[in-house]
Amino acid sequence: MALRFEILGRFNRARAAQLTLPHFVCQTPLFMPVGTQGTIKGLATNQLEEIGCQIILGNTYHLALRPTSELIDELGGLHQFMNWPRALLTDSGGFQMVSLLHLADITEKGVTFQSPVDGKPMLLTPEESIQIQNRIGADIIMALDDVVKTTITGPRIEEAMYRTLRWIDRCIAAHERPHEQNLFGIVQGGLDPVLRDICVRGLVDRNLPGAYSCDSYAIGGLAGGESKDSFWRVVAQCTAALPEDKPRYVMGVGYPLDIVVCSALGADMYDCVYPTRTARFGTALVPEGVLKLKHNAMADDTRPIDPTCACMVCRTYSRAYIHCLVTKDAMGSQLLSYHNLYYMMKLSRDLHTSIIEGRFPEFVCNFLRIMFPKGD
Ligand code: PRF
Ligand code: ZN
Repeated sequence: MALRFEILGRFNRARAAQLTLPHFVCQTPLFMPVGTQGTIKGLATNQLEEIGCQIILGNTYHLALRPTSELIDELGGLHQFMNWPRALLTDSGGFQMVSLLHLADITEKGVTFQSPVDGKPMLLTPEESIQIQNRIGADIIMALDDVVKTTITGPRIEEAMYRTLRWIDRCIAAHERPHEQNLFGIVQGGLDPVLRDICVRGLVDRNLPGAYSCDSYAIGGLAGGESKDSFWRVVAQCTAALPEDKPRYVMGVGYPLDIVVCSALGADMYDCVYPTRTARFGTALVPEGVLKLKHNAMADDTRPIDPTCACMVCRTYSRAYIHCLVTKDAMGSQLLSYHNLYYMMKLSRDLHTSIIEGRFPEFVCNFLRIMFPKGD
């Protein structure tokens, strides 16, 4: 175990906590931006610190291909390689392969895929995923899971859930750095409450006194096109059943609204490409929802992106200037990524302090009133 989780305040099911990891002391609820090749596209690590990012994500799959985990290990681990002093989390790689490579195939051994480098068939086993993540050296590493889309039905959902449980045992056995890195197990089971329940209990039951198990838990398999209602239901069920004293991470989420709702349901950690990806398409996150900087109406708008935002971009540049850059120069998407991540960090901080100060319901009401002024 290489983490400490202290709950500082609660409001009904929502929690504000301090999560102490080997490289950083984090405040939750917490949003984690997603990097791929050891970078958050367009932002330097000193800017990520300035924005207030506490943990960033790296992808095992991308890093294993280039520069390779052996080289990262040789160069002192990913923290040193990318010069990021705060916390890092790596995902196990299976989900990325299945979502990026349509040729990926899952068997009991692991995930087989065609190498994008030379086209040869390759296999990522639970043991190899952990070995690679041990070399990369992130504060939190994820178990290899069998992920299926929530929108499919039938026996494949059940097979994937039981396989995820069998693979966690292989991941636990393969983990060589339990004192420096935390292994998170992942709850699967689609939208089926019975399967989700079996999976949560399977993971929690592995936490026997004296036996080494996973250090905390993530809720996987969501944010894949299911309705908000089904998504929130699964989160509510899993958070209610997971241990109180461990952080709960909802993977691949998300939109500001989802983070507010999931935090109200007792979730603590989130990651998503959305804020930086949407920035590259010219969209800014603002309290009202989104602002499309490509829109012609921005061409002579001298206001900042968000007049209530205190970020470097909003203090320095006009909508008109960013409109002009956005299709012509990489600086346009860099400035928007900066603002969007600042927005997500401020949202995380606001959730944290409103829970501690006992005004979480007022914060949520105000957030919803600004985002949905017509009540729809
Ligand atoms: N599993 C893993 N990574 C993920 C997810 C998952 O279920 C999701 C949610 N679909 C995002 N990232 N390993
Ligand atoms: Zn801003």
